[in-house]
Amino acid sequence: MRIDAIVLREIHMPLVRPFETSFGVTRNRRIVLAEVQSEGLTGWGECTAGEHPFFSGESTDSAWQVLASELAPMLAAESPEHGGECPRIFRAVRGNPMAKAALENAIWDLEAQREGISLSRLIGGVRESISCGVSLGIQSSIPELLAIVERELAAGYQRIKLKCKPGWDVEVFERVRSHWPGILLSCDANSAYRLHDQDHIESFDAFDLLMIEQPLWHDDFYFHSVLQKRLNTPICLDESIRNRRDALAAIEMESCRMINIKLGRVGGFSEAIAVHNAALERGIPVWCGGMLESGIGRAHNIALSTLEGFTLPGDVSASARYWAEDIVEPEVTVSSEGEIAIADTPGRGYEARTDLIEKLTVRKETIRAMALVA
Ligand code: OSB
Ligand code: MG
Repeated sequence: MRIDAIVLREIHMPLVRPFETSFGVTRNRRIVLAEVQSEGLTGWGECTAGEHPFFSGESTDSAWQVLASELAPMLAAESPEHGGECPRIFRAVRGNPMAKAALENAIWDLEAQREGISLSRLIGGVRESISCGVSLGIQSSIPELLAIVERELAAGYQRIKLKCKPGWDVEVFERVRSHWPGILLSCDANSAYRLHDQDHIESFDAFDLLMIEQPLWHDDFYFHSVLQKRLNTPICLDESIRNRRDALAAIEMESCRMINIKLGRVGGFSEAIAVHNAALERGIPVWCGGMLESGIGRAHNIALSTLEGFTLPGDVSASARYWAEDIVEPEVTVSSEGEIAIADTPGRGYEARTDLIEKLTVRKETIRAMALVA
C-alpha cells in the first residue's frame, strides 16, 4: 500500500463524568488520532496515552512528539502491505508503544478495508458478539457507587470492576457484595499497594473477587508472584505486561492467573495477538482493557475481543458511558444482555465522523513521504 499522507490530530473530548483511579482524576480527554490515507482508503488509529504520564511513561504530548517527529515519517517512507510489518518499521524507536499502536492499528484497519473484510476477521476473530463489563471509578461515597452499580447491572453489564486504593477497598467490596452476592466482581488498584499491605490484600479473598488487577508496582513480576502465592483470588496483570515476553515471564513465575490486554500498552495488534496466543497456549484467560477511548480506539478493542482467548468480559462498554457525542457512526451500543454485536462490514465497523473530528481538533499535522527529486 502506498502511503499518501498521515494526518495526526489532537482532539479534545470532555467525559460525561469524571473518572477517578488511584493515580488521579480525568475530566477531559486529549486524544491523538492518526489517519493514514492510502490509495483512496483511510485507516484510523487512536493513541491511548493519558493526559499525564501516570499510567505509563507516555502522555498525549510525548506521544505527539514521537509520532510527528519519528514514527509517522518512518511509516510514510514505507509501503507496508500488512499491519504486522509495523513493529519492524518502528524497531529503531524504543518504548512509546501507545504512539506506535496508533499508526500500526490504522494500517490493520486499512488492510481489512483493502481485503474487504472486517478487522475482526482479518485478525482471526471467532466471535459474533463480545461480553462487556464496566470499570467504575472511585466515587465520593459508597451510596453513590452502589447507585452506579445498580444502574450498570440493570443495563446488562456482565462484570463490575471497582477501582480501588487504600481507604477505598474492603468496606466498598463488603457493601457491594452484600447487595449483589452473585455478580462477577473484580477490583483494579493501578499499583496502589506495597508489600507491607500483603495481609490487607489477603483479606480481599473474603469477597470472592474474579480477580485483583495490578495491586503492586507497575513494572513488577517477582513481588506479584510472592503475593499470588498467598492469595486464593487470581491476580490479573495490566501495567506490567508490555509484550509477549512479559506475558511468558509472568505466566512462568505465576505472577498472575489472568491478563488484561490493551492494544496501546503492548504497541498495537501484532503484539496484542502475540500476547493473546501465548496466554491461550498456556490456559491463561485474557480480556480487553480500556483507556477511556473514543469510538476509534473502542472499535479496535471490540475487534481484538473477538479472538478465541478473550473468555472474560472486558472493559469495553457503550460510547454513551463516556461521551455526549462519540466520533463514530454508529455509536458503540451494548445489548440488554451486556453484549456488543460485531459488524461484518469491511474495516473497523464504525465510520469516523470526520466533520465532528474536525470540529474537536485543536492541533493537526500532515506527514507525507519526502518527494523524490528526479
Ligand atoms: O487500569 O484499566 C485501567 C482507565 C484509564 C487508565 C487505566 C485504566 C482505566 C480503566 C478504564 O479501568 C476502562 C475504560 O472504561 O475505558
Ligand atoms: Mg487496569
